[in-house]
Amino acid sequence: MLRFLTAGESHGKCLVGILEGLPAGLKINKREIDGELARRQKGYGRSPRMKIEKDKVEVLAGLRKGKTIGAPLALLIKNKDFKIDVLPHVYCPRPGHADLAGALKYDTKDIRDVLERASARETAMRVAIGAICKTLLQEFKIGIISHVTRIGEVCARTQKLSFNQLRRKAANSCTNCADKVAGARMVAEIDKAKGQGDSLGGVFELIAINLPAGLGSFVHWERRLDARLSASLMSIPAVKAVEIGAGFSGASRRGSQAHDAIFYSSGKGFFRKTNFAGGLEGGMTNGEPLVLRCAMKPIATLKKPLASVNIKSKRVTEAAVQRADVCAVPACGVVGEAALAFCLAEAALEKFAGDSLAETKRNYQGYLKQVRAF
Ligand code: EPS
Repeated sequence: MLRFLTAGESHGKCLVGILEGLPAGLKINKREIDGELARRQKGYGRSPRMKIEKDKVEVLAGLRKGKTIGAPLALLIKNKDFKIDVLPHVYCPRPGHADLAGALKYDTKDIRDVLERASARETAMRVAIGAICKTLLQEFKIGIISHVTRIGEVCARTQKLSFNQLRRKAANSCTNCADKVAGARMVAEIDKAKGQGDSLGGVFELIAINLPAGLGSFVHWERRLDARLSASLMSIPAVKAVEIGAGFSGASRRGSQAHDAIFYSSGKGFFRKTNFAGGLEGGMTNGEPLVLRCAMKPIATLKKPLASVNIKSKRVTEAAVQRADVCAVPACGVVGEAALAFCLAEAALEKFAGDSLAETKRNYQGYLKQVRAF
């Protein structure tokens, strides 16, 4: 069973992660993890905090000579902006954040106790864990990308682009958008929102390729991969909706226009010419690319704050103003990749198991042989 835990507050000493369940013999490259952490820090519209931090991972346990040994991995990311004990109390909850419900739940009159852990800073550790899961998936040639398809009212046109074109074009864009024209308009939109003391949300798409059919299962609700993926993606702060394949637009189509007819050739095996299902049928991968989209709401902290109520005096006031991003959709996409990587690594290890990478690969090859001979 692959599982992880994280600990750490936004302005605490560090973020800590434990990842358990990887097979022995997987080569872990710290530079690749740091590369993913740097991607999460980028993106037009991010907060000045990203200029303070230079997130780097330290692998404290679970490796020998750069390879996993089957033991839990212990990870550390230090916070440069470590000042949690001297930061001021916060009394005016921000609409859209964990502030009010968290203060009521944990019976605290200082919202800082809530916001420090609720902050999206924690996603840095999820990205480190996701980077390690990506390394495992690469052993099976499974690739994952994210790209931004909307920021505020600005939408990208990327329907005709291949996986590699999307990857390349998005990597060259400061909004992680594969449509150059839309990307420039997104930058202008972020500048405009910033000037108005406002924030922006948007949509990013996740794609995974080279997945074998049969990851996940239909036999129980919690083994359905679509359910697990949605839960994992919805756990990312500010994600309010997840769509798989045609998603909401599929609801308005006739069945004959909404499903992917099945074809067969001796070279390719079973295949589809369309992918309305987004690569998932019956809670399992069907061998087609996995396609998901996530909607991120605008950042809750506003320079021009909404109305709120002081939780001590109960007087009407304005919500607290913290340092914050204007838009973090590109970064959220990188976190989405990590969430997807974890779920796919978990599902792949459930299917192929193995205590060593060689054993997992043998099991995987045996399954591919079975599918090819079917
Ligand atoms: C974040 C660090 C935080 C925020 C942001 C995410 O740093 P600070 O609060 O010091 O500016 O920039 O947090 C939120 C979006 C949020 O809603 O809490 C990070 O490392 O991603």
